[in-house]
Amino acid sequence: MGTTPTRWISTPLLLSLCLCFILFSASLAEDTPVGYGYTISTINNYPINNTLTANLSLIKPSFVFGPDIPHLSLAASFENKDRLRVRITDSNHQRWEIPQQVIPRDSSSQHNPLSFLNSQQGPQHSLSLTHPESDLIFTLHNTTPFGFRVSRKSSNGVLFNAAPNPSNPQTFLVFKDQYLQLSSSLPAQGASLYGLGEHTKRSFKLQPNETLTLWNADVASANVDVNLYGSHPFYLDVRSPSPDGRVKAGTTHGVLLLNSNGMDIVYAGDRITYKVIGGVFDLYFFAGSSPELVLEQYTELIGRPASMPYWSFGFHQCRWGYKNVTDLQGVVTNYAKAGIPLEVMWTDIDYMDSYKDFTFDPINFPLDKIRSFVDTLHQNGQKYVLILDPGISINETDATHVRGLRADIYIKRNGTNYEGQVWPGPVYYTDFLNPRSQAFWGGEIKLFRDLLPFDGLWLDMNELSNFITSTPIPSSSLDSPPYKINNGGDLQQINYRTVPATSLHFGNITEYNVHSLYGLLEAKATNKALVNITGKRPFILSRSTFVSSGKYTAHWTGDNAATWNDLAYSIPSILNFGLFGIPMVGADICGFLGNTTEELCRRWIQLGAFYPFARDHSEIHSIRQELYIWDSVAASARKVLGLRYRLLPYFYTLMYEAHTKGTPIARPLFFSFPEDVTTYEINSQFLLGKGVLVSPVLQSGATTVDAYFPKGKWFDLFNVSNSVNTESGKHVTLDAPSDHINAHVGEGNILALQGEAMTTEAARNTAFELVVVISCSGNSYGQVYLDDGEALDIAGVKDQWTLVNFYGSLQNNSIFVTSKVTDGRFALDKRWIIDKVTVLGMPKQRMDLARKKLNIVKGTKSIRKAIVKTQFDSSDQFAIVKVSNLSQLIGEEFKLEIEIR
Ligand code: MIG
Repeated sequence: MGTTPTRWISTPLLLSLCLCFILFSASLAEDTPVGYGYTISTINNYPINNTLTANLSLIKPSFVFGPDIPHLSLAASFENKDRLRVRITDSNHQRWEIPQQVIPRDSSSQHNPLSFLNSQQGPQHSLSLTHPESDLIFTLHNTTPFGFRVSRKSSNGVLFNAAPNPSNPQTFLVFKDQYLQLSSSLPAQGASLYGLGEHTKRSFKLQPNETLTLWNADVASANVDVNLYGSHPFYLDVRSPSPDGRVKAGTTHGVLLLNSNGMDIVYAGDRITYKVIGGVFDLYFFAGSSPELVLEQYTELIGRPASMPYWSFGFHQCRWGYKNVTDLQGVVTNYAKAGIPLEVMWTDIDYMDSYKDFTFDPINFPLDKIRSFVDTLHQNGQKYVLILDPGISINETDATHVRGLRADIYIKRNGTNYEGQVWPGPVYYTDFLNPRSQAFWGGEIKLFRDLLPFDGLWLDMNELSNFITSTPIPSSSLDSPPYKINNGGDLQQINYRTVPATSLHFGNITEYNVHSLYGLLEAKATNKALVNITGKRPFILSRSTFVSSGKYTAHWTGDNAATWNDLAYSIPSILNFGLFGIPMVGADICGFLGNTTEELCRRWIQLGAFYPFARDHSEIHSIRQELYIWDSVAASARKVLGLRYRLLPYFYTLMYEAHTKGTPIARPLFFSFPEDVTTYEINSQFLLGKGVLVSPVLQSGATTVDAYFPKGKWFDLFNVSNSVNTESGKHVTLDAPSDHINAHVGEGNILALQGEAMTTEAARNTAFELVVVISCSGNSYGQVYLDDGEALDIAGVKDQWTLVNFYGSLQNNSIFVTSKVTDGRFALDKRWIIDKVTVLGMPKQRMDLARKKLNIVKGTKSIRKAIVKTQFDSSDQFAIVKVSNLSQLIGEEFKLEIEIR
């Protein structure tokens, strides 16, 4: 260069060529497009069954992560007015999709009115599918590459925008055999996302610039931000108000990617990108528009959460490392001595003979001893749960194994049963996709229960966990897929310590496709077995979960550590499982790994008493941490579990609500206060139901807590004369001395409480108390669902259940508390009564202070005989009106009017 004859390229051109080359080589190095997107080739202009279909053609091939699939079909359909489904798959070949037998999906689309197509011409030629009753709009953009979006009619707000940015190939749709990519932009501000688990997170709201990997793994939940035991490709998107005012604060929708393959979900704040290593894109958009409605719509599709037995809301004690039956007995005795309620005693793998499922260690846990131990528990109204692992010991003397071999129900690889290693040594794993596995597994559980009348089963290690990593089959792209998901946070191979992806299930289905379904399938089979055996509501606790697991099982958050961080992170974890449709969830109280401390354990039981599922559990190498070990922990436990047991009817009714509507038991604050954007950021508090706010201490040494109170009047449940009153939401520093956790009930709620007791059975025999928090702006409301606590069919058989709604209001000169009863017979037969009504939150100035005595002017005879006492709360703003000596049958409708002027 430099001499005249060689100047055959003009400088600007050369510069731009260089620039191109630099850009090109840079992108080759790390950013070669994995695909170039698709265009629309044909559209079916005529929506049949509310469905718009289009054929897509590949623009140009890329060979990164394998060849593209040239022709795709897209179908967008309104399955009902609140659910829009968008499915994209190969036009010419059937691909792996989660079978209906595994996750039966509600399909209620047939009966709906027809959708409409609207075509818009112009540069952005587009076609929209609407539904006369739906707020959602699906729009297909006939651009190059093509794109689509989901928006709202009511606000024009865009919910999901998969319109590619032509200058950013990361935003293109890519569809290869083992790499699928789809990206949606999100409003740069104002979209708060929650969900996409299972991970331990520092914050409940997803933070920008993280990759959420989904691939079930036996990884301790003490590890933050890595894929754990379950996969839930579902998120909730809560919107802040838009500048134009059209999007109201708290407008919420949900998005499910129904896909069981491994994936990375890259959340960049203003964009969400799915990178999936198999299956199809099967997206469901749930219209909301409140968080509660999204959960109702999501669980309508995947199945509502299982009903849980009443006793399961009692306190549970477990430990890995209980030595023998005497050890178990000692724990039960010590709880009784300490006056701490213990409902359920658990046993970990220690009870087994050489860790073989369905066996008892003949020395330390001989059957006769364990049986009489369990009988005693039952006589005392207590329960017993034990663990099962999925690996069946390969041991010719083991009857279970022999039957398993005979039934031929194990997972296979290379033509023989796949051999893994877990606690018992070499194992085979039951293939729950095999239709014969139900008879095998159910049969084993039946034989086992004939030996010992246990009350529930604990399913561990079902990710599947394996202590060895098998060598990949060299030529197999299943064992070593071209795109590496971020397994374990460090791109571990997907076969790491699990059953290898090339293993085969019934019908030659690869482990690659169904890996993350194992825990779901095991829970489902176990649930079915227990229903057949007992005819009652089963209690199952599963470590591994998938979409719809909540229909069959409860969940605990796995191996946390006894640290203050783990205590704090338990809140986001529990809230997430509420969103995943698994409301019966808890973390190991006092921490599992490592040694807890007196202070940590005390704070943990204070918080854990409000987990939907409350179990203390520790590992074999750590110190004992039963609640009676330290006096201060014991004292705290008596206090907080006392309140938990008083709240049992509330917990149980929330379970009923979860089972019928999908609403979580433990909820983020924005479920009740969606209009308050401050609630979107809260990680350290939560609600039980609509109105009980829990504000725990999460730091060592702290004796106060900075708590956020959404708008309204709030009353301390431990001492109702303490109140917090806020017009518009505020942070309050509350006292939290070492034995205390703050728990408040908010304005507008009515709680039906019962008395403290040592077992749930005993608590159920105590009288009810209604706590009515008067709202100045409207009615207060509460509900209680009552049944025998274990009937299979919740609210099923007539005369076997009762539902009572309570209403409270302040009108003119009176307080009114009334009830409405559905099917009162059951509660009447039980002769359950309300003996107290406490009315909180009535402003002092509404009362005639000159009045000596408040009168009950209306009500049944029993009501008129009651005693009314009034005092003022510590803020001197509110009256506390206590009505006692009632003997009002809860199954009978009543009307209570208390004159205040
Ligand atoms: O390899 O059964 O998460 O709760 O105590 C560990 C022993 C196996 C893991 C479970 C934990 C349980 C432990 N298990």
